[in-house]
Amino acid sequence: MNNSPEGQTRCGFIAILGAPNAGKSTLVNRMVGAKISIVTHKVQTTRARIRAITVFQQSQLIFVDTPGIFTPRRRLDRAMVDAAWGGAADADAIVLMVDAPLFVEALTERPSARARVSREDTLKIIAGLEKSRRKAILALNKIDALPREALLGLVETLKDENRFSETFLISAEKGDGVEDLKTHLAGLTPAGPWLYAEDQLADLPLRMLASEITREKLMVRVHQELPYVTTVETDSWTEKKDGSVRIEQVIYVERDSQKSILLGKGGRTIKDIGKHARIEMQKSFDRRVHLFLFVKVRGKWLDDPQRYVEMGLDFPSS
Ligand SMILES: Nc1nc2c(ncn2[C@@H]2O[C@H](COP(=O)(O)OP(=O)(O)OP(=O)(O)O)[C@@H](O)[C@H]2O)c(=O)[nH]1
Ligand SMILES: [Mg+2]
Repeated sequence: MNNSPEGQTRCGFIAILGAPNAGKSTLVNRMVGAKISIVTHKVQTTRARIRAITVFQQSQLIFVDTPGIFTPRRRLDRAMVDAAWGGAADADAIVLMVDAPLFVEALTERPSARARVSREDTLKIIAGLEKSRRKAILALNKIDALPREALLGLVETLKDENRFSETFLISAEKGDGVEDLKTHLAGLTPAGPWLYAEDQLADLPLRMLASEITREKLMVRVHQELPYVTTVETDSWTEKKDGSVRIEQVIYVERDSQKSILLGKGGRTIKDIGKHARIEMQKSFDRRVHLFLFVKVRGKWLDDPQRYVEMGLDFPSS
């Protein structure tokens, strides 16, 4: 299928890499002007490769949002990090995003553990790029939260890294610098037909998008108590005659105690998560949603290959 208009068109894949919480999903959403990828203040929000698509001038830009790259410990971590590097391997361009305020903090005398880890993760990605001989575009993000002098110092520090073809100072959240970056990326895409329809915003089944929306609300609500032990799957999606949709989802946890936390007193926590998820789904899908959430205890879901398939991840052998 060729979706391209008349004339010379361009089309390319742009992978967004970076340490967890750098702002990758925020940038991807802003680039396409819609919320495709979930965003939280927590690290390790994005789990799989998510494609968000936009047309800019004559170029179709296919952004590949990836999970943050960090030192993997569990099997799920490994699957996420593999997915991130996999996204980069096939891309026409790579953007390395850095949380600039955290990086600057890491260079001070007494950085927080968070800042140190984030910088180490970033340096590891730079080393990985070097190994695969790929150049990246450096995007120093969150400049809205950093004084200009500090920023210029950081640019100086990172300039010596010979891996960057270009450096952009941006605020994915506020929008500063994003248009310049987009223009640059559009110029890098190779000539060729568009791969998606002009108005397509994402390459992600609606069921998966629905699962992600619930996972976002869940992460925000119970993350303190349930760090990374849940996954959400959409079990059924039924279109009703009145135009509404009935969505049933299962939230997997590993233990009974986690289930109790998720349900909350009198089911209040899960109800709250469901309400926020439903409101966002109605906005995203532009129709009424009846959402039903079920919690299932499944010990070791983190070692169950089927759960990875549902998340869109490859199952690492160890
Ligand atoms: N101040 C500021 N905050 C930002 C900016 N961009 C993103 N954030 C915040 O940073 C946090 C992480 O954003 P995400 O977009 O989820 O980051 P990510 O890199 O996709 O994170 P993972 O998926 O966990 O790897 C959120 O709280 C965002 O609101 C920015 O330009 N300025
Ligand atoms: Mg993300």
